[in-house]
Amino acid sequence: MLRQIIKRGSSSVVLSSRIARAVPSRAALFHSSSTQYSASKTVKLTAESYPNVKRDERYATLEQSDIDYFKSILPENALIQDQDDLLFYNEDWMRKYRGQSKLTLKPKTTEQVSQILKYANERNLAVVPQGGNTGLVGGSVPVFDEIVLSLANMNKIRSLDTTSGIFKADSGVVLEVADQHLAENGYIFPLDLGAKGSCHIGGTVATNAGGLRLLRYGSLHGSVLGLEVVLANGKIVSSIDALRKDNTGYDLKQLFIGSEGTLGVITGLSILCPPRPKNFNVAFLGVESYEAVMKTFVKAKSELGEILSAFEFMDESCQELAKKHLKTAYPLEEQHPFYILIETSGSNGEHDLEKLEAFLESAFENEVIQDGVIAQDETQLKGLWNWREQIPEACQINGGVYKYDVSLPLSDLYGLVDAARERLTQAGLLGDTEDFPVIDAVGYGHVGDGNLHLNVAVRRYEKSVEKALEPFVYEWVSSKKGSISAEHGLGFQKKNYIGYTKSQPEIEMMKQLKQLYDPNAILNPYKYI
Ligand code: FAD
Ligand code: 2HG
Ligand code: ZN
Repeated sequence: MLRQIIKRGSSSVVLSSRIARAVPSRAALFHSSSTQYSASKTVKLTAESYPNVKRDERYATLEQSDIDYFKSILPENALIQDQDDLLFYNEDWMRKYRGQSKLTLKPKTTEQVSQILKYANERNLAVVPQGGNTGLVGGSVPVFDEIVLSLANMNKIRSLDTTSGIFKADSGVVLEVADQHLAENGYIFPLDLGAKGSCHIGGTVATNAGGLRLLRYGSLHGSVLGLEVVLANGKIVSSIDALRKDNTGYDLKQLFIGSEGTLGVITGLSILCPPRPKNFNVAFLGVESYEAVMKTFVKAKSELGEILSAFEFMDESCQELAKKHLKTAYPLEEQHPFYILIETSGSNGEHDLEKLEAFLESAFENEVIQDGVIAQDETQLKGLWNWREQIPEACQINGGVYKYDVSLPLSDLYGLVDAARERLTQAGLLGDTEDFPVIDAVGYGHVGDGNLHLNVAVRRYEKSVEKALEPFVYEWVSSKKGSISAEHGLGFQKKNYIGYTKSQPEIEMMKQLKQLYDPNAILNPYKYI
């Protein structure tokens, strides 16, 4: 098997410096003819699935005079009122939540966003800021009749300083578009995720998304330099021209990173982008146990060090779902209980490949890994990444998915998947036939960041499944001192569970901030704060 690694990886292939792992845009999926995504398969209204959540009567109901006002400040095509067209903005990516908004607004400028919010605040109209609508906690869609404020038309790249790598853009620029622009100039966006073809850079900042290369580039809390934000009362606050070092007072932009649209609307951002590595290598490995995943990680950190840019793990069950979805042969000849995807990136392809091969050889000799392949060209590289990046979609297309995105100490990480599987089996919910709502509970994620994605793939959304898992999962995570949200946020799904991770004094401070900056609570109501 090692020969296989060496044989398949030893040719001196220099991989292309540009990787564009395009995923179909959500809009394309939504409007495709496949049954899973077609509008004909109606998603249950959130208000029906969660009857305990009531519309807050403090909020005004949209009137013709409101429409007239918005028409007076926006071009006609920036207002969406058609029921069919509104579906895209009302339904979330998982097709688990559906709001009842009657109006989506698509401003083009910060000034227009400011006018919209000022008016909504005075009228007490609730507003949901929306980026690419790829969020996975129901935070990006309305619950009742909130107005959707889509940033999709705010999509201009403002500037790139090719000396410092400081990139400034409107928040509605699609992540992949931003990254392509940076690639043309020798830079890389310091965040990469499977939804890059649809999600907005502003949306990723609003959720503080982590993604596939956090291991290398760190959190957005570190790389974002400044933000342009419109507060609930319409006031524009901007730190977009901030330089890398600035120690004058509170770092206010941090408040908005990860605030999920509850404190202000991000209209522009500036971010420090690193030079784009010239070469990427990807290895896909099979191992016998979760223990071996951890051992491989420790070894990779020590032996690949500065060139390691991603370390992802997947269990056998999620690869089975991915296989059904991708309809191609597995990358490895034999099946293994766990798989690892390692990416290295650096400035010298031959040197990186040599290092990677030496690492794999020793890991194989020490029986840490059982099998593996290295991509030899860009097509193979994208193909291997597909086995990782397509898992979220593979888990949800059979009817739906319950997602739990958690941080745990590495030694406990996979224990949650075993615990969830056992709980669902005991509750008689997991099985091979249509009688059972649950198809499987699978685990994968960003091992390098201690981030597990527990995905419970279902044939249909059913309350019994949710009841079996919530708060069970959150209690389990809390007992291990983990976080109930590692990177997706709290949104609607986890709004009642913040106390499992944050203390009462912390929650109190969050409420005070909300009260201070959005006293009428018009921004993203019914969500976590
Ligand atoms: P939306 O989904 O539209 O919004 C998300 C939240 O931010 C909402 O609460 C919304 O109100 C708010 N918001 C959006 N734009 C703004 C704005 N301009 N101002 C204020 N608030 C705003 N996440 C990870 O962390 N790591 C991953 O690896 C990852 N992979 C993914 C893979 C797939 C296939 C999918 C579907 C999702 C993935 N995600 C991942 C989830 C992730 O949260 C989103 O992809 C991304 O961060 C959201 O961007 P968006 O533009 O779609 O925002
Ligand atoms: C990923 O890492 C995303 O692929 C999505 O964060 C995870 O769908 C999920 O649970
Ligand atoms: Zn993730």
